Amino acid sequence: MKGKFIVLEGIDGCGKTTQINELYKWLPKSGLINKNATLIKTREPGGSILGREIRDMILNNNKSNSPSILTELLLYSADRAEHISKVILPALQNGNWIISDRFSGSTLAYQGYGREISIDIIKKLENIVCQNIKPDLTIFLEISPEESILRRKNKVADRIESEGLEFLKKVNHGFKLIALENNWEIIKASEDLTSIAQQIQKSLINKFSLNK
Ligand code: T5A
Repeated sequence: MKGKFIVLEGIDGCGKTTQINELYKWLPKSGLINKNATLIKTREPGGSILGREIRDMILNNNKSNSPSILTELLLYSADRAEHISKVILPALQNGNWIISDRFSGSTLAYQGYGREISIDIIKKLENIVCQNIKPDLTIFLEISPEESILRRKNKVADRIESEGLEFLKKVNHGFKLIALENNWEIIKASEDLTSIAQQIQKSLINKFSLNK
């Protein structure tokens, strides 16, 4: 692939959106991106047109039509399949850079470690859905589950965020294991915004400045 694919992962409220916005401002000035390349900011779920409808289906808090855990897994997978086909793959083939708020690591952490669906099944599904697309760099923003809840105390929680502390602990544990297993960049995200942004920039410089 000619383009680059960067993913930020972590539990709810770890600061992905905040840091992706910083990265989106910094990257074009960084000298890392070819002048002809476009920088695309995206997210999962909801990074494609159909994906935005899937996002509403997954995250809405209406208890009467909550999906079963298997349906939930398949909806996240459908969202990702659409995101890859319509957004990620075309962008990478055209030499563009993509920064995504979440990718397949979130499914392993939330549906695998959180919901306790077989990791083996999730990895098999990931192989079908991802069509060999792998992020060039994944950054894990690590905060504690307690801090996650504190940071979101004034926000209306979506269906997954409403699962509470014990669920979040399992997801966080999963993220730590996945991050180590896959050599993700791990950044302590309880520090101040500027220091986290600088560490993310450093990771990108280390990863991409020799491979332009
Ligand atoms: N999901 C997703 C799955 O279960 N399986 C999957 O396969 C996928 C892809 C998605 C939900 O779906 C689940 C995970 C999620 O529960 P989402 O919209 O991506 O939903 O939800 P979140 O990731 O929870 O998004 P948030 O917006 O809540 O969190 P962010 O983006 O990580 O954090 P951000 O930047 O919005 O910051 C949260 C708050 O903290 C403050 C910010 O100002 C903000 O108020 N903050 C800091 N405060 C102190 N110090 C810092 N360093 C701070 N950085 C940010």
